[in-house]
Amino acid sequence: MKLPILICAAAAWLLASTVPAAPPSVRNGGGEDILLQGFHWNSSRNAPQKWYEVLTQMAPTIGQDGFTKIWLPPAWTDQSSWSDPTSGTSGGGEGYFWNDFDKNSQYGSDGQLKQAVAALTNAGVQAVYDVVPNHMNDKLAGKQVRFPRHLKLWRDDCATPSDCDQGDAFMSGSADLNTGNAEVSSRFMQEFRNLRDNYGAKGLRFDFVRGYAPERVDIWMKNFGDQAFCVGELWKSPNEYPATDWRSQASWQDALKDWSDRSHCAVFDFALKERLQNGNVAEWRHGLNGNPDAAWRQAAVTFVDNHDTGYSPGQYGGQHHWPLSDPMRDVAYTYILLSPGTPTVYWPDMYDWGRGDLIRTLIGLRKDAGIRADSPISFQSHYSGLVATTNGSRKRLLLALDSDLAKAPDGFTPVLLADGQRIRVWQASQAPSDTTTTLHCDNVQPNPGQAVYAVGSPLELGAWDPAHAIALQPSASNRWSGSVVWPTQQSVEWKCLIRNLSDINEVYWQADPNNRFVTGAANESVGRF
Ligand code: 7SA
Ligand code: CA
Repeated sequence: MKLPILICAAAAWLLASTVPAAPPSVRNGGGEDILLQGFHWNSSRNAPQKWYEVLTQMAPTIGQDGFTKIWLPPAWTDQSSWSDPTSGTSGGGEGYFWNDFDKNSQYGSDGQLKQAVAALTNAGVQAVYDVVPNHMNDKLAGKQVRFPRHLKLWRDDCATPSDCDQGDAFMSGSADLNTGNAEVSSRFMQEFRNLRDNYGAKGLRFDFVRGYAPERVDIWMKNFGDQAFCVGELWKSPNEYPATDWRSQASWQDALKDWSDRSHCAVFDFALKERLQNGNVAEWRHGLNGNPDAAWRQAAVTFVDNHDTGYSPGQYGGQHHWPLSDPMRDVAYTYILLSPGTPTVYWPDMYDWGRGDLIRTLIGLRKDAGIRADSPISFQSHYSGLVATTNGSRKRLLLALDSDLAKAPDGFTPVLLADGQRIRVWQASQAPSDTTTTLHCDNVQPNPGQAVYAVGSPLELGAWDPAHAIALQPSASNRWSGSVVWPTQQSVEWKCLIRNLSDINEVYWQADPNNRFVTGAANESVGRF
């Protein structure tokens, strides 16, 4: 009797399709997103058009340019205004000192917001709303309207304020809400669902996440949409943590990944930003997006600058707390758009300061290669500058940024040369999986001041350039060894080399013939002097 089998098969199918998918390890949108920061610091002062009108007009272009998501400014009305006599600047109304969930703001009216999001959605660009649950304007008498004082919903409603706050205070803390309070939490939960159901919100950007518990964000996201995109702004250097906090002794990456693990949200890659600002280009590999572990790379939302760190068109040039210098910007955009993590492009770079053509080309290369947030990346640190191969799901991209790598190995074709040759990109077919090979050089006794290297055809062995050969280590009597991780099925030719440690041009080559093997077919290869 067929029926029971049929029924149980159908039941199994039904069960499978109704059981909610397991929550993602990190809500990064699936790993194929390219974000546009859809505003800058002075967008709320845009005139004569309101900013939402600009977004409506630009929506088709934003879609055609290849962006899949747009980070919108805070939609809640902000009637604050402040002036800082020391810096001679003033501001307010940008949404970060909001006083109500009302969507009629300095960026435009409620209707104009809906129009802009509809146009963007039509253009295939999903809206990510910036939300600011840490604090709100405590200077307006009306603050009791949204969070009435008698309900004791504020940080300063506790004798010990930190008892009423699960994180840092914004400025003096008098504007901080007690986000751990069930009433406060549920009011935000209702508003996040309102943004989702009535304003097309497909994701959230959480502001000032140092100010409340990451676990709170996870609760809100379970309610907003367990699979939806979320990213936290954790901008806090190790020396801002109390000495008793493990993060005061940890790296920027460690603190970011800890926050992401507890919130299950992606996180802006301030570890990369710190290296962009303070490291040379070879150091950019130490961003969260360059971590050897895919679970770390996929949590990163990379950026070059944002409305706080960078300049903005208009009044005072914006905030520019931590701007990347102009000569490094094209190189930096090449890195974030052709490497793992989820890249974010800052509006003025795309649409005000003339980088649009380069960024469009880079977005095309990223999509063509199928680069994802968790794509593998391998760095060739024996070259100057930054040399890396990103393995996309369809193709491999080899980047050489401010590097002396001029000639790529066989199989790679040039696809981009820019910025006075400071940017070189080659493309190759998809890489087979990686394998590790140990190379040995036998019968070798270098003199003091000399060392033994391996040089050969693939990039990992310097593409036959002794200056980029890889150093081996003494491993047994008259034997020097080293191991290399590279794609399988690659035919490799190489030689042992003795090189003077202080004079790169003094080299002694192993005699012919070349050592030859195919990676993966053997796990070691031996050369002899
Ligand atoms: O210095 C830059 C970096 O240099 C590097 O060399 C360093 C880095 O560590 C170092 O290695 O980065 C440091 O400096 C950053 C910028 O200040 C810090 C970072 O932690 C620190 O390491 O980043 C913090 O500040 C950013 C602006 C925040 C970060 O989350 C935070 O970590 N960004 C987000 C948060 C906010 C606030 O929602 C927004 O701020 C950002 O756009 C958003 O992206 O009633 C309360 C009250 C009183 O307590 C005050 O006394 C009174 O003056 C109100 C009044 N405050 C006013 C402020 O004075 C005024 O500036 C407030 C009402 O309005 C303004 O505040 C602006 C804020 O200036 C602006 O950036 C706020 C509200 O309008 O909107 C924006
Ligand atoms: Ca707080």
